[in-house]
Amino acid sequence: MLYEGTDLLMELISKSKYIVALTGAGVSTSAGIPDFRGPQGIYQQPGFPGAMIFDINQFRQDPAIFYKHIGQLLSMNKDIQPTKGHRFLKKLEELGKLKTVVTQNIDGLHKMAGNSYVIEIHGNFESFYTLDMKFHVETDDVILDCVRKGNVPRACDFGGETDEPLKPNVVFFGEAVQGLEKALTEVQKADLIICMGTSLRVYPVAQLPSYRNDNAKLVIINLEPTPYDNEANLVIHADIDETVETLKMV
Ligand code: CNA
Repeated sequence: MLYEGTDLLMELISKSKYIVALTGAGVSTSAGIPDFRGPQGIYQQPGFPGAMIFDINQFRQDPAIFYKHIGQLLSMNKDIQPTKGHRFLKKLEELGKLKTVVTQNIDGLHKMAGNSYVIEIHGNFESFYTLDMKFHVETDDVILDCVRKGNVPRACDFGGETDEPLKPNVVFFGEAVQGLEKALTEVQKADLIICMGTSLRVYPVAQLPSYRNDNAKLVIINLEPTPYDNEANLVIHADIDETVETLKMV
Protein backbone atom coordinates (compact mmCIF):
# COMPACT_ATOMS: atom_id res chain seq x y z
CA MET A 1 0.00 0.00 0.00
CA LEU A 2 2.79 2.41 0.99
CA TYR A 3 4.66 1.56 -2.23
CA GLU A 4 1.57 2.19 -4.36
CA GLY A 5 1.16 5.55 -2.65
CA THR A 6 4.77 6.54 -3.07
CA ASP A 7 4.70 5.65 -6.78
CA LEU A 8 1.85 8.09 -7.23
CA LEU A 9 3.65 10.64 -5.06
CA MET A 10 6.72 10.43 -7.33
CA GLU A 11 4.51 10.86 -10.37
CA LEU A 12 2.79 13.92 -8.87
CA ILE A 13 6.16 15.42 -7.92
CA SER A 14 7.62 14.84 -11.37
CA LYS A 15 4.64 16.55 -13.02
CA SER A 16 4.70 19.56 -10.69
CA LYS A 17 6.56 22.85 -11.03
CA TYR A 18 5.45 24.72 -7.92
CA ILE A 19 5.21 22.63 -4.77
CA VAL A 20 4.20 24.15 -1.47
CA ALA A 21 4.58 22.05 1.67
CA LEU A 22 2.35 22.57 4.70
CA THR A 23 3.97 20.97 7.69
CA GLY A 24 3.18 20.34 11.32
CA ALA A 25 4.56 18.71 14.41
CA GLY A 26 4.57 15.21 12.84
CA VAL A 27 7.53 16.11 10.64
CA SER A 28 9.63 16.59 13.78
CA THR A 29 8.50 13.70 16.00
CA SER A 30 11.34 11.46 14.83
CA ALA A 31 13.75 14.21 15.92
CA GLY A 32 12.45 13.56 19.44
CA ILE A 33 9.96 16.44 19.69
CA PRO A 34 6.48 15.15 20.58
CA ASP A 35 3.47 16.48 18.67
CA PHE A 36 0.35 17.81 20.41
CA ARG A 37 -2.53 15.68 19.21
CA GLY A 38 -0.94 12.41 18.06
CA PRO A 39 -1.22 9.25 20.22
CA GLN A 40 2.15 10.02 21.88
CA GLY A 41 1.45 13.76 21.88
CA ILE A 42 2.11 16.24 24.65
CA TYR A 43 -1.62 16.57 25.31
CA GLN A 44 -1.72 12.88 26.32
CA GLN A 45 1.04 13.27 28.90
CA PRO A 46 -0.17 13.08 32.51
CA GLY A 47 0.07 16.42 34.26
CA PHE A 48 0.31 18.47 31.07
CA PRO A 49 -2.25 21.28 31.37
CA GLY A 50 -3.03 21.29 27.63
CA ALA A 51 -3.42 24.12 25.16
CA MET A 52 -3.91 26.71 27.94
CA ILE A 53 -0.13 27.02 28.34
CA PHE A 54 -0.14 28.67 24.90
CA ASP A 55 -2.99 31.05 25.80
CA ILE A 56 -1.84 34.67 25.74
CA ASN A 57 -4.20 35.73 28.55
CA GLN A 58 -2.91 32.91 30.71
CA PHE A 59 0.66 34.01 29.92
CA ARG A 60 -0.18 37.59 30.93
CA GLN A 61 -1.56 36.36 34.25
CA ASP A 62 1.18 33.85 35.03
CA PRO A 63 4.07 33.28 32.61
CA ALA A 64 5.57 30.70 35.00
CA ILE A 65 3.07 28.04 33.86
CA PHE A 66 4.26 28.32 30.25
CA TYR A 67 7.94 28.28 31.23
CA LYS A 68 7.54 25.31 33.56
CA HIS A 69 6.28 23.12 30.72
CA ILE A 70 8.18 24.56 27.76
CA GLY A 71 11.37 24.29 29.83
CA GLN A 72 10.85 20.53 30.09
CA LEU A 73 10.28 20.24 26.37
CA LEU A 74 13.28 22.35 25.40
CA SER A 75 15.63 20.54 27.76
CA MET A 76 14.51 17.21 26.29
CA ASN A 77 15.35 18.51 22.85
CA LYS A 78 18.70 20.16 23.28
CA ASP A 79 20.52 18.74 20.29
CA ILE A 80 17.74 18.25 17.80
CA GLN A 81 18.53 17.71 14.14
CA PRO A 82 16.37 17.79 11.01
CA THR A 83 14.63 14.52 10.14
CA LYS A 84 14.38 12.68 6.83
CA GLY A 85 11.10 14.53 6.31
CA HIS A 86 12.88 17.89 6.56
CA ARG A 87 15.69 16.68 4.31
CA PHE A 88 13.17 15.46 1.73
CA LEU A 89 11.73 18.99 1.47
CA LYS A 90 15.23 20.44 1.12
CA LYS A 91 15.88 17.94 -1.69
CA LEU A 92 12.66 18.99 -3.44
CA GLU A 93 13.85 22.60 -3.25
CA GLU A 94 17.24 21.65 -4.72
CA LEU A 95 15.41 19.96 -7.58
CA GLY A 96 13.66 23.27 -8.27
CA LYS A 97 10.27 21.78 -7.43
CA LEU A 98 9.48 23.07 -3.96
CA LYS A 99 9.08 26.84 -3.62
CA THR A 100 7.84 27.34 -0.08
CA VAL A 101 7.46 25.56 3.22
CA VAL A 102 4.58 26.83 5.34
CA THR A 103 5.06 25.38 8.78
CA GLN A 104 3.21 25.48 12.05
CA ASN A 105 6.33 24.25 13.79
CA ILE A 106 8.30 26.48 16.10
CA ASP A 107 11.40 24.28 16.23
CA GLY A 108 13.38 25.93 13.41
CA LEU A 109 14.22 22.57 11.80
CA HIS A 110 13.18 23.47 8.26
CA LYS A 111 15.64 26.36 8.28
CA MET A 112 18.27 24.15 9.86
CA ALA A 113 17.72 21.63 7.05
CA GLY A 114 18.49 24.41 4.56
CA ASN A 115 15.15 25.30 3.02
CA SER A 116 15.45 28.90 1.96
CA TYR A 117 11.85 30.04 1.96
CA VAL A 118 10.10 28.99 5.16
CA ILE A 119 7.00 30.73 6.51
CA GLU A 120 6.81 30.04 10.24
CA ILE A 121 3.14 30.76 10.82
CA HIS A 122 3.39 30.18 14.57
CA GLY A 123 6.71 31.97 14.96
CA ASN A 124 9.91 30.58 16.44
CA PHE A 125 12.33 30.74 19.34
CA GLU A 126 14.80 33.04 17.57
CA SER A 127 14.00 36.02 19.80
CA PHE A 128 12.16 37.02 22.95
CA TYR A 129 10.02 40.14 23.56
CA THR A 130 8.32 41.97 26.39
CA LEU A 131 4.56 41.92 25.85
CA ASP A 132 4.57 45.64 25.01
CA MET A 133 7.22 44.87 22.34
CA LYS A 134 9.42 47.69 23.65
CA PHE A 135 12.33 45.40 24.44
CA HIS A 136 13.60 42.35 22.67
CA VAL A 137 16.58 40.07 22.81
CA GLU A 138 17.97 37.67 20.23
CA THR A 139 18.08 34.11 21.50
CA ASP A 140 21.42 32.90 22.80
CA ASP A 141 22.62 30.11 25.09
CA VAL A 142 22.09 32.23 28.21
CA ILE A 143 18.38 32.78 27.65
CA LEU A 144 17.91 29.21 26.43
CA ASP A 145 19.60 27.93 29.54
CA CYS A 146 17.25 30.02 31.71
CA VAL A 147 14.21 28.69 29.81
CA ARG A 148 15.41 25.08 29.89
CA LYS A 149 15.63 25.33 33.67
CA GLY A 150 11.95 26.33 33.67
CA ASN A 151 12.65 29.90 34.82
CA VAL A 152 10.85 32.98 33.54
CA PRO A 153 13.30 35.18 31.61
CA ARG A 154 12.87 38.85 32.51
CA ALA A 155 13.94 41.94 30.58
CA CYS A 156 16.20 43.20 33.38
CA ASP A 157 18.24 39.99 33.29
CA PHE A 158 19.05 40.58 29.62
CA GLY A 159 19.86 44.29 29.50
CA GLY A 160 16.34 45.70 29.79
CA GLU A 161 15.19 48.25 32.35
CA THR A 162 12.02 46.59 33.63
CA ASP A 163 11.32 43.22 35.20
CA GLU A 164 8.68 42.45 32.54
CA PRO A 165 8.61 38.77 31.56
CA LEU A 166 9.95 37.93 28.12
CA LYS A 167 7.89 35.88 25.71
CA PRO A 168 9.39 33.95 22.79
CA ASN A 169 8.42 35.02 19.29
CA VAL A 170 5.97 32.11 19.27
CA VAL A 171 2.33 32.73 18.40
CA PHE A 172 0.01 31.97 21.29
CA PHE A 173 -3.73 31.35 21.08
CA GLY A 174 -5.27 34.82 21.05
CA GLU A 175 -2.42 36.34 18.98
CA ALA A 176 -2.20 37.00 15.24
CA VAL A 177 -0.32 34.40 13.22
CA GLN A 178 2.69 35.45 11.14
CA GLY A 179 2.98 35.49 7.33
CA LEU A 180 -0.54 34.24 6.64
CA GLU A 181 -1.12 36.46 3.61
CA LYS A 182 2.11 35.31 1.98
CA ALA A 183 1.27 31.69 2.81
CA LEU A 184 -2.11 32.09 1.15
CA THR A 185 -0.53 33.56 -1.99
CA GLU A 186 1.92 30.65 -2.15
CA VAL A 187 -0.87 28.08 -1.70
CA GLN A 188 -2.81 29.71 -4.54
CA LYS A 189 0.25 29.54 -6.82
CA ALA A 190 0.95 25.89 -6.06
CA ASP A 191 0.30 23.07 -8.49
CA LEU A 192 1.02 20.51 -5.75
CA ILE A 193 0.44 20.90 -2.04
CA ILE A 194 2.02 18.34 0.25
CA CYS A 195 0.67 18.34 3.81
CA MET A 196 3.03 16.47 6.09
CA GLY A 197 2.65 15.65 9.76
CA THR A 198 -0.22 17.96 10.52
CA SER A 199 -3.61 17.11 11.93
CA LEU A 200 -4.95 20.10 9.92
CA ARG A 201 -7.10 20.97 12.90
CA VAL A 202 -5.47 24.22 14.02
CA TYR A 203 -6.79 27.38 12.34
CA PRO A 204 -5.96 29.30 10.25
CA VAL A 205 -3.47 26.86 8.69
CA ALA A 206 -6.20 24.22 8.62
CA GLN A 207 -8.02 26.41 6.10
CA LEU A 208 -5.09 26.94 3.75
CA PRO A 209 -5.53 23.79 1.59
CA SER A 210 -9.08 24.90 0.77
CA TYR A 211 -7.62 27.96 -1.02
CA ARG A 212 -5.66 25.84 -3.52
CA ASN A 213 -6.41 26.50 -7.17
CA ASP A 214 -8.69 24.15 -9.12
CA ASN A 215 -5.83 22.39 -10.89
CA ALA A 216 -3.65 21.89 -7.85
CA LYS A 217 -3.12 18.38 -6.52
CA LEU A 218 -3.28 17.70 -2.81
CA VAL A 219 -1.20 15.07 -1.01
CA ILE A 220 -1.53 14.21 2.68
CA ILE A 221 1.18 12.27 4.52
CA ASN A 222 0.06 11.78 8.11
CA LEU A 223 -0.24 8.90 10.53
CA GLU A 224 -3.84 9.74 11.34
CA PRO A 225 -6.80 10.86 9.24
CA THR A 226 -7.25 14.58 8.57
CA PRO A 227 -10.34 16.58 7.58
CA TYR A 228 -8.95 16.84 4.01
CA ASP A 229 -8.43 13.13 3.35
CA ASN A 230 -11.58 12.71 1.29
CA GLU A 231 -10.67 15.49 -1.13
CA ALA A 232 -6.95 14.70 -1.49
CA ASN A 233 -5.48 13.16 -4.65
CA LEU A 234 -3.28 10.97 -2.48
CA VAL A 235 -3.42 10.10 1.21
CA ILE A 236 -0.57 8.19 2.83
CA HIS A 237 -1.34 7.19 6.41
CA ALA A 238 2.21 6.24 7.33
CA ASP A 239 5.31 7.47 9.05
CA ILE A 240 6.91 10.39 7.16
CA ASP A 241 10.48 9.10 7.41
CA GLU A 242 9.45 5.64 6.17
CA THR A 243 7.52 7.21 3.31
CA VAL A 244 10.33 9.41 2.09
CA GLU A 245 12.87 6.59 2.50
CA THR A 246 10.81 4.61 0.01
CA LEU A 247 11.22 7.45 -2.49
CA LYS A 248 15.01 7.07 -2.19
CA MET A 249 15.50 10.81 -2.27
CA VAL A 250 17.12 11.23 1.16
P1 CNA B 1 -0.74 18.17 15.80
O1 CNA B 1 -2.14 18.63 15.85
O2 CNA B 1 -0.09 17.65 17.03
O3 CNA B 1 -0.72 17.01 14.67
C1 CNA B 1 0.43 16.31 14.34
C2 CNA B 1 0.03 15.21 13.40
O4 CNA B 1 1.22 14.57 12.96
C3 CNA B 1 -0.86 14.14 14.04
O5 CNA B 1 -2.05 14.00 13.28
C4 CNA B 1 -0.01 12.87 14.01
O6 CNA B 1 -0.75 11.71 13.67
C5 CNA B 1 0.98 13.17 12.91
N1 CNA B 1 2.27 12.52 13.08
C6 CNA B 1 3.03 12.46 14.21
N2 CNA B 1 4.18 11.84 13.97
C7 CNA B 1 4.16 11.47 12.66
C8 CNA B 1 5.06 10.77 11.82
N3 CNA B 1 6.24 10.34 12.28
N4 CNA B 1 4.71 10.56 10.53
C9 CNA B 1 3.50 10.99 10.06
N5 CNA B 1 2.62 11.67 10.80
C10 CNA B 1 2.93 11.91 12.09
O7 CNA B 1 0.24 19.24 15.22
P2 CNA B 1 -0.04 20.33 14.12
O8 CNA B 1 1.29 20.77 13.71
O9 CNA B 1 -1.03 19.89 13.13
O10 CNA B 1 -0.77 21.44 15.02
C11 CNA B 1 -0.30 22.66 15.06
C12 CNA B 1 0.33 23.04 16.40
C13 CNA B 1 1.29 22.05 16.97
C14 CNA B 1 1.14 24.25 16.15
O11 CNA B 1 0.71 25.28 16.98
C15 CNA B 1 2.60 23.90 16.46
O12 CNA B 1 3.31 25.02 16.88
C16 CNA B 1 2.47 22.87 17.49
N6 CNA B 1 3.63 22.01 17.77
C17 CNA B 1 4.83 22.21 17.16
C18 CNA B 1 5.90 21.38 17.45
C19 CNA B 1 7.24 21.62 16.76
O13 CNA B 1 7.58 22.77 16.50
N7 CNA B 1 7.97 20.56 16.46
C20 CNA B 1 5.75 20.34 18.36
C21 CNA B 1 4.51 20.16 18.98
C22 CNA B 1 3.45 21.01 18.67
